[in-house]
Formats: sequence, C-alpha cells, structure tokens
Amino acid sequence: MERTINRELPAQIGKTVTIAGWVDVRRDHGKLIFLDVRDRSGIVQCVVTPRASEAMEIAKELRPQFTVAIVGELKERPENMRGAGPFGGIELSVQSVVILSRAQELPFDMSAELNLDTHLDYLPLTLRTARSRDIFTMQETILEGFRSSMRKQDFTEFTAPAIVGEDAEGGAAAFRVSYHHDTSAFLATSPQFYKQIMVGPFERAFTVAKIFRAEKHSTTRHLSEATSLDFEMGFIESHREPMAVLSRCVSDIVSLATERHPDMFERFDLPPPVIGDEIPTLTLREAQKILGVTEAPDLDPAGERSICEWAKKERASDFVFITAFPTKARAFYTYEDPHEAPYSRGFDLLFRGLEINSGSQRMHDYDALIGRMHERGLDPQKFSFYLQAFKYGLPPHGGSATGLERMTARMLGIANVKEATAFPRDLNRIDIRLSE
Ligand code: AMO
Repeated sequence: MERTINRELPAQIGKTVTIAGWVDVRRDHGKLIFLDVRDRSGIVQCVVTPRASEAMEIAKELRPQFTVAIVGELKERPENMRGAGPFGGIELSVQSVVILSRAQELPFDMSAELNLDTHLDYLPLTLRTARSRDIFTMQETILEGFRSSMRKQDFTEFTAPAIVGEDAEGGAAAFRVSYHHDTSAFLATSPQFYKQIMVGPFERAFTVAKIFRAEKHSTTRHLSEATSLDFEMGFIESHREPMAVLSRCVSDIVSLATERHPDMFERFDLPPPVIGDEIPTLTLREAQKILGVTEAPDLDPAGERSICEWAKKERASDFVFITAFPTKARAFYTYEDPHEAPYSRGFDLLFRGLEINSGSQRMHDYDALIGRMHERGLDPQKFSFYLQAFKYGLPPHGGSATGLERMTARMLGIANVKEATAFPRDLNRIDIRLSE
C-alpha cells in the first residue's frame, strides 16, 4: 500500500493506511504498546493491541530509532485523551508492523538535555532530536528569507569559489591547501573579491558562500568553517544604502521566521526578535560613551552585549548598527571619506548581544586602492585579478556579510554557534575529535 505521510493523516480518519518512520518512543501500558512514530512531517501515536498478535510480537522488539512501516486504521482520539502536537487528535490502530532497519541501544535518552560535547560526538544521532530539527528548520527559513529578500531587492545570485589564490581578509587567517603545479592556494576567508567583481556584470549581486577561518579561536562564536550571506551593490552614495538593504533583508527574515515558526519560539522560550522600521545606529564613539569605556578600535564581546541591552531598553530593538570604526581597524578595501578621516564607512550589525554582520562602502578608485594596498604592505601584483574590476571601471559600491550560524544562534537564543551548525568544524574537531 502506498505510504501516507503523517501530515496527511488527519484527513484519513476511518481509513486503513501505511505510514513509515522512526520509532521515537515506545511505551508499554499493560497489554498495550504505544509507539510514537516520526516522519519528515511530524510525530503520530500508534497503538498495538493484543488483537494484532503478530504486530504485538514485533512491537515488543522495537526500540527508539528503529525504522518501521506500519499498517493500521486511523482513529480519532477522544477529547480527554488528546496528545500534544499537531497530530495529537489522532491515533493509528496498528494491524501490522515491518521493521525496515534496526537501531542499536542508544548511548543516552534522546529527550534528555545533552551537553554540547556529547551532542557533537553523536551528531548523526543527535541531529534527529526535536531541538536540532527545530534549529535547522529555522536555519533553512533564514536562508530562504535571505534569498527571497535579495531577489525582491533586485539582486542576482552567483556562486563564489572556495579555492582562492590570495586571501581577501589578510593572510594569517587563511587555511593553505596544496594545489596543482606545486603551488599553494587558500580556502576562501570571504567571497569579498568575487562579489565586488560581480557588481561589474550585475550591479547588485549576492551569494551564500562557505568561508574558512584558520584563527585558533576557541569561543562560542567562532567556527573554522562558516556560511556567509553576502551581498554587494553598485551606485551608492555612502554605506547607508547597503545598511538600508541589509535592514530590509533582516526584517524580511525576522517576519518569515515569526510567521512560520511561532511554536518554535515558544519551545525555545524566547519571543521573536523585535525589529522596528529603523534599526538604531550609533557611531563607535557614541557606543563607547554610552558604555563609559575608553576609545578602542572595536567593541569587545562584553561591550557588544551591553550595547545590545541598551538598544533593547532605550530603543526597543534587538538589533543595533555600529558605524564609524577607525579605518585602520577595518579591511584594506574599506572606503574612507577624506572629510571623515580617520574613520571609515564600515558598519557592524549586532543582534541580541553578538556581531552577526560586517559591511562597508568599498574603495572603488583603481589608483587609490593600489595606494591603500601599499600602505598596508600588500603587493598589488598578487591582487592583479581582483584589480582588473577597478582598472575597467567600477562605480561606488558597498555591501555586507551575515554569518548564518551566528544569526541562527541569536534567533533562537542558542549559546554556542557550534550548536547552530549541523556539522561544525573547530580547533578540535572535524566530525570526530582530532586528538583521537
Ligand atoms: P567579517 O570577517 O566580519 O567580514 O565576517 C562577516 C560575518 O561573518 C561571520 N563570521 C564568522 N562566523 C563564525 N565563525 C567565524 N570564524 C566567523 N568569521 C566571520 C560573522 C561576521 O559578522 N568581507 C567582510 C564582509 C563585508 O565587508 O562584506 C567579512 O568577511 O557573523
């Protein structure tokens, strides 16, 4: 019999159907066995009675994570016996069970709260928990919201390379890989050069890119491999235009997440993010004045948290922009207006205590860019490919990049970005712990 997906069951009351999925829980109640069976659309309760004697024999063998196909009659549950979840009003009265695959005894109870290391050690299993499924469903919504907002704002998607000849953000942080002809290449730390080049053909371009960072960070916000939501746009007057595009994009993502996942915010016990018509914007010095800290080239993590608390309290916003960082503290391609020196046209977007995005207006003049490279001790010869974009005319432009894992983590109040990454790579781990 053709398989019915759990989501379609409520319309099948009284009919005999086949479902398939994972045994989430088995509960033995006297002569009855209850099975919660999960498929891609949700969990439904099945009940095995002694009347189905063959099914009962098989049901006694079942443990969590066995995969099964079950034939049964769909019944409505009495009002006072309704279960939780969207399919709590129905139940499958089991006629037969086929085991599709067996699962060994689990190393822990899947419904228990796991510490992060245990979660990471057993990802092929722990990604199946309700919490993980929520996190990565939310991540998918963020990706979808990013792409649809970009398209709505007239941007064209392109794919950026992961293998690059030169590092865009400054050599120290890049992983080196051996390449053909006995040369070395790098894993891209950012699609920065490529998105700027794509302003040439498309004026407005965006990409969802893998970025690789070799810094030996061991924090709750750093990964060795992350996903970067990048865009770049031409014909701007200042960094304010990319900030406006980003604001609209973030607002679209928040709206989609709020509309689609109200139940998820409840399960994670925090409200959907608050984003007004305009995200509050402070210069770095204004932020430092509010915090009563001395001028430094950036906010530290504690400063990021405090200024977000300020924005929430004083401006009722979960987001805040910081602008006017010293040019020296920003990447070499960041534009500095002579009247605004020594401050740059860069910006950071903070969300619930964490920087999730960085962007700027870029240098677009060929000679000025070469001058800046010399100032920073960079050899323009090594960047000749990128420089062609400027040699052959690029308008004033700018853009930004959002870390997908950081945005996911802040959206659901997850403490460590590693939990907001299906397969995190960090100092000590590529799937398995490196020390082992
Ligand atoms: P930046 O280096 O600030 O800027 O990175 C942009 C955003 O990417 C995310 N991110 C990371 N997330 C997890 N682990 C990491 N190691 C990591 N590194 C970065 C953060 C960060 O805000 N080319 C510029 C962007 C631009 O100007 O358009 C850039 O890469 O969320």
